[in-house]
Amino acid sequence: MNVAVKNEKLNRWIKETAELCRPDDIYVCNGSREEYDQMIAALLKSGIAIPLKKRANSFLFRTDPSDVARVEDRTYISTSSRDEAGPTNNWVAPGDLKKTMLSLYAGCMKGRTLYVIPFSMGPIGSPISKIGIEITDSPYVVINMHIMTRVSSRVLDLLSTDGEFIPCLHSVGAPLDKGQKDAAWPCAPIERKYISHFPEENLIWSYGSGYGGNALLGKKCLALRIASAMARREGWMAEHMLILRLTNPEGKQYHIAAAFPSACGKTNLAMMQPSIAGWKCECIGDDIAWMKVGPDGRLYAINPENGFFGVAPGTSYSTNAMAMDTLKDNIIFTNCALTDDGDVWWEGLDGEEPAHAIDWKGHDWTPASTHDAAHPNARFTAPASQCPAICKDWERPEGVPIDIFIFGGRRTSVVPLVFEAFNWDHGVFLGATAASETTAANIGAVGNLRRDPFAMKPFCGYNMGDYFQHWLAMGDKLGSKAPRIFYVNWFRKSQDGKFLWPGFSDNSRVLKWICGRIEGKIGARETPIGLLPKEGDLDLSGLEMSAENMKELMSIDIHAWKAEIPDIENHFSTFGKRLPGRLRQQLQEFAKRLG
Ligand code: TSX
Ligand code: MN
Repeated sequence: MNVAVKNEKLNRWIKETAELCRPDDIYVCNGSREEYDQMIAALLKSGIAIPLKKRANSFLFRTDPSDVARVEDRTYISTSSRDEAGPTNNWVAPGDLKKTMLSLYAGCMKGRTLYVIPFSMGPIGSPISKIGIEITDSPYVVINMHIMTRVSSRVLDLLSTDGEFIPCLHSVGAPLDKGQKDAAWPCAPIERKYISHFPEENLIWSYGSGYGGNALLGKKCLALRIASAMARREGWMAEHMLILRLTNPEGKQYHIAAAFPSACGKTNLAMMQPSIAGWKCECIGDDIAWMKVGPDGRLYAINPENGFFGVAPGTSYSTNAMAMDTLKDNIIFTNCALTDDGDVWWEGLDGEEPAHAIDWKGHDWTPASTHDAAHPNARFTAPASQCPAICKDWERPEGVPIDIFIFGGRRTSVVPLVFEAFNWDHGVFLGATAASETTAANIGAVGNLRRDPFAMKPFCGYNMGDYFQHWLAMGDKLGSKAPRIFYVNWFRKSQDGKFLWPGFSDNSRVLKWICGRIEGKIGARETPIGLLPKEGDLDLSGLEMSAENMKELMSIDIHAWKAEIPDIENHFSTFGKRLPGRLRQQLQEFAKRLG
């Protein structure tokens, strides 16, 4: 071990883990640039990292073809009772799961180094931040954690001798015998992968995968699954939300937190640049919001992350110019294609396809190939500080006051562009029933409607019925200072199959209407589903859009909405007794309004 660790609990945990996992060496990370450079140098030497001539200090990694995404089937919320984990989570009793995993962890780091990564989720020392320690045998995890979290020896100083931290144990699950050559991307087969959470003791155990959300444990595991359970116990919120600051031409600021299921362009919205004159949009976070009630009774949000772990395919100057400008240097790319001139490439990038590339599996690719050059879930790991649209206050320890919540989904029909909830409970109903149509980019048949309440279905660390109740309780606590709640759908199509709304920068027009509602300056049309913009209230100046299309985009088909009711009933019934009565009542009132 390279340094002495003062924190007693941490010292004991490192020792116990080393005795269990049997690494050849132990290294405690300090988060420095030198450390990053040394790890990269070693990864280059072994041929695992591919340097990119076109981007300074940037590298491409290729995973094993079996290890390319989060493994929801292998993700567990291990609480003492199954009911505590609820119907949306896989469950195994803690004793059984630990027994299984302990036998997997035994000797699993042979031939490897055990890295100890001290990290802070949120600015180091912020009252909203939490400290985690990840133990991993993957150098790829170490360098990604350097970007995605605040890795620093200051975290160890802050822990002192008796400070609390969240232990996050990770192994790729591929021990090496003496003299055995390492795999390019070591990992375990699917049936030996486990992404386990023990929310009752704030503990994370991950085994068998080196990829993203399975292995960078600060993000989905800590900042969402464990944090959501802590937040309920402690009276705050850990949400799968982007955070942005919108400034109007008069200089007034609005802070928005928004939840969308995958494939809705959340990162694009987080970095969106308005098309309407005088409005400004700045990014505070693209994935996770931690929110606490402040001294003034309002809800304050921080982004617990330090970087973006974004989906590369589809990212371009036309969909997200700010992301593109973030990616110029100091980036880790995973499962992108490699061009002959030493750059990365992916489907949906601006300009022409390369005539030849090396695909994400390391094979030759040309435009004539029948498969994609980049994996659809290929990623970039980028420092948030490099984003030209990052808000100057994105690291404010006390957070930013949230004015507006937005929920949304991808719906080709039925759901209009934007509407406002009548009140908090109705807004919680909208979040709890949020649904999205599946695309080629996510699992299952294309075009299926999937309920993904609050975009938290894969990330809620406890019973989702109790989570709904926690949302209701937060509304009670916030009272008149609660953010207003809106629902948006950028994806409605016309009869002839064309998107009705231009989306992207023009979404600023929708956000402007929302701000007008907050100001009390703009009225609304009351409908059974909620409050819609009145004709002429949405700023469409400079947009070429027919009145006919606008009408279709905002139309409400009562019969189509009525047809949703059985599906919502079915969805609600999965929560049994844990479904709050106030949501059952919202459904009844909704059905009554529809007539
Ligand atoms: O991210 C998207 N947003 C939010 C942007 C701030 N996407 C991409 C989704 C895939 C991840 C969108 N796609 C959006 C959107 O608002 N809207 C659409 C649908 C759409 C696609 C293309 C066009 C218009 C709408 N127009 C042309 O291609 C010219
Ligand atoms: Mn996410």
